[in-house]
Amino acid sequence: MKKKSSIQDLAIFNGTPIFSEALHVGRPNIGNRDKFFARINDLLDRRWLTNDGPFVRELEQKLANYLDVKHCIAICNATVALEIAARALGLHGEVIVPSFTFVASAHALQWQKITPVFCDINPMTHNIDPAKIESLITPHTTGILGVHVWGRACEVDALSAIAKKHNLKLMFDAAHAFACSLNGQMLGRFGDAEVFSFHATKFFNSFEGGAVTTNNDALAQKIREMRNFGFAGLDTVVEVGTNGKMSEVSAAMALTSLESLDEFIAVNQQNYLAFKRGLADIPGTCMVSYDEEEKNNYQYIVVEIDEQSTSVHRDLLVRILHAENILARRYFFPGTHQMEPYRSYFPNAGLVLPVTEKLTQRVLQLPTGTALKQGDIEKICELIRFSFAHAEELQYQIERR
Ligand code: T4K
Repeated sequence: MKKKSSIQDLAIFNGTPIFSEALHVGRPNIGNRDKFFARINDLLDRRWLTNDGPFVRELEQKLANYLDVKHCIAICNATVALEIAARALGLHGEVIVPSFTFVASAHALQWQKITPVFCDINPMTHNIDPAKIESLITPHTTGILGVHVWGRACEVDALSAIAKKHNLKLMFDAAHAFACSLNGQMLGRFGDAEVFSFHATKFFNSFEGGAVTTNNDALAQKIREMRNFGFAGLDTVVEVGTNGKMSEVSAAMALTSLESLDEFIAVNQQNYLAFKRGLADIPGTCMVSYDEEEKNNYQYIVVEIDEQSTSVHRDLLVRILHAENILARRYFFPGTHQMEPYRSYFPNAGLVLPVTEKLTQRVLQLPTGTALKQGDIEKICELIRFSFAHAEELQYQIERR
């Protein structure tokens, strides 16, 4: 990296980025290509391309074993998986969900005319705050949808107790949380059902894909039927269903990813530790950290920037990083309640979401994964440190432009 010794050396001023090729958040990890291509040959030879094929079945079995859960039903993506699981659980009316999540969590409900009722989060965990749930329960509430944000588990015991007390269903959006644990048990076995995403941007991917996991036999059966138009036999349709099937190509990719899972996690962990070292002690910043007692996928390098104690606002830092070709993201900005249709439906939702409102202004996600090259993280950290060291000067220059 050409040393940035004055702020005029920043690409935001002189147009010359540190990285000639963009570094993306969510760059996919790719497993062994030969094994993947061999699987593609197999499925072509078999002429079995989708509809509960052998790769899908193998994947479901392997994932259920890995997660130590009775049933794993592979689905075409996590959004459809959330929709199917919510429907199979009989959710209707209102469901309590955090706003600090990807918009798909709420959309999966709204798509079925279920009203998402947004709940605030715990500022330490970024997950739904159990203490704020009960005041949101009404006679129309039928469920709670927790999200294990950044792969860090929700307070499952507290949520289960509330669900039990009020006779509500409890579901988890575990899109971020494949290969993560709570008290040593893999996520995937909690609540009535959990939903994973294997989208390309997730550390373990099947191009597009997802799964519902559950220990409930009847629910699993229902989800399998709903995934396949409601078919319960060759000519028998027992209820309304959709097309939520995973293709064999996706399952082939997932099986190949699974073989490299340990490597992906190890690389993510090394990256996470390198970012921790590189960003340590920058006043006004703090990195989301993972509990080393648990299993983690270390996929999310999330920095919180406290606008009170530094003059580098998160959005200015994003501009600086983007100019240098480091395509940091503001997940989850501006919060689901600020997106349509929720913004119009609930214009005052922000009043009861103070922690969410604050966090969406502060978070920043940095690139990680196997696509990063040696030295990239050090360059990113050096740039961030440099930006903070020259905060006031930078602010002054930007305002003058
Ligand atoms: N619940 C939660 C908590 C979630 O985070 C998500 C998905 C879901 C539910 C729903 O899961 P799925 O139905 O998708 O299975 C991306 C992903 O599309 C989405 O899956 C993910 N969360 C979300 C957090 O991120 P966008 O709109 O931000 O994607 P996009 O196109 O801007 O790409 C993100 C970054 O990844 C870019 O920097 C480019 C890079 N990228 C992306 C793809 C697809 C690549 O480098 N290669 C690629 O192939 O939503």
